[in-house]
Amino acid sequence: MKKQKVVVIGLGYVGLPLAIAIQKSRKYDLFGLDRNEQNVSDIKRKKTRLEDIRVKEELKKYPLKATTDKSVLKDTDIFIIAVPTPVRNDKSPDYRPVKSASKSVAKYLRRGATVVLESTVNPGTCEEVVLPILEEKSGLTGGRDFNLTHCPERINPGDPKWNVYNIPRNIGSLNQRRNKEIANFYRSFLRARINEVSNLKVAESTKIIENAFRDINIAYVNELAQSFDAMGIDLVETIEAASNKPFGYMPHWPGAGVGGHCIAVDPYYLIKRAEKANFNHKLLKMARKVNNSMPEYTVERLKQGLREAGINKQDAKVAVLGMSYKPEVVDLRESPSLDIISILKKKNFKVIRFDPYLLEYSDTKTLNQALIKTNSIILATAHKQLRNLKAEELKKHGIKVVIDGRNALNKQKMVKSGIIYKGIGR
Ligand code: SAJ
Repeated sequence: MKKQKVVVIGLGYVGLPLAIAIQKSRKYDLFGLDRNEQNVSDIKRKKTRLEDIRVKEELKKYPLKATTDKSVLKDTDIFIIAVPTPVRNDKSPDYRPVKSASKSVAKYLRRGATVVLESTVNPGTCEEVVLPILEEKSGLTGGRDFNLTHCPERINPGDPKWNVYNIPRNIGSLNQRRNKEIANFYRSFLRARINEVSNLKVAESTKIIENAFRDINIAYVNELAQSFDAMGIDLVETIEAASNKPFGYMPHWPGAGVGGHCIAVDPYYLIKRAEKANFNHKLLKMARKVNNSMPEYTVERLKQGLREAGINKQDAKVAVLGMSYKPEVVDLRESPSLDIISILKKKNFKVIRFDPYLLEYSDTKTLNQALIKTNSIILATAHKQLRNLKAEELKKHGIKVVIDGRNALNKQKMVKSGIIYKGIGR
């Protein structure tokens, strides 16, 4: 029996693990397509810039046929589009990568084929953006001649537990009668539950509401952090205690801000899409406003700390530790650290940046070099190396003020050592 040909378009943190999982099953003739020459040549040498250990190991064991040549799309049975959906400056979704991938697919689309979109899109995008491109360029009719499916990706970068194999998936199709067929395709190489939903819009909406849920809940604790700081109550300890409620509560944590190209972005998609239906998402907008205000709040905490330490602005030398949007990840997209740095510079603070994963964006080669040059620090990303900072080490370097933007350091020891310590909500 000839194996079905599958092409994964976009070999990033979503497409690469997926391609490897399909390859590992040995059930399909799998190819990877990416427009980035460097990425493809790395993959051909069984290497990847992704920090994911499992992906690094499996790429060696299950090498992929990867290329930048779009003619690889010829005679394909299942096309899987896993390209980014960045946000524009006006906060509307930028679907150019999805449109360009759809155009490439359309050129090679044949009767009976299935096109799966994994990229995060707002409700209606498959039918309003992707389908017209596929039909126009191929002359085929979606639903009848080919199926269009949405199976939103849920990869959580840097997560040691949840991965492409065990994260449950939702899947919906234009041709609902063929949804089980493509769901069974996913079941053939993943262990997780594949849940068939009734149409494309429901599938698109699941991912958007998951991430908006997270943004709202983070905004909730970020607002609490500001009131609890004013009241002098430790919010982090309060949340930890509330978390032992076995039902009806789910902890989220205050911090210096919400970054990444998912949580910080997806709610804007829904806001924009609902506006077309004349609905104004006030709560979603307020949550975005609160979360976007946290870098400013973090700088306010620094100014309070410097005042208490008797250090005036021109004598302050501030190390911003951590540039990536979250720990153990190499990704600056929408990172609150960037906002903190630009706010500090606008206020004429002397700033030293350091991130062990992003030395090209750092002002020193090592953490020690950064600490020697400063008298105050803002911990903006709780990378392992940074959250292990010890009070005595900071004291030795003459650090007088510590702003713990991720509540990741040992507050008691910092305070005991005489350092002016301020967290976010503690
Ligand atoms: N953050 C907080 N407080 C929290 C949780 C997160 O301030 O309680 C901040 C983080 O520091 C980070 C940002 O929010 O800057 C986003 O954090 P994240 O853990 O959601 O990171 P993402 O965007 O890489 O991962 C999310 C997935 N996260 C989880 O489900 C835990 C999930 O929403 C999606 O699978 C994925 O993005 C995606 O691709 O949408």
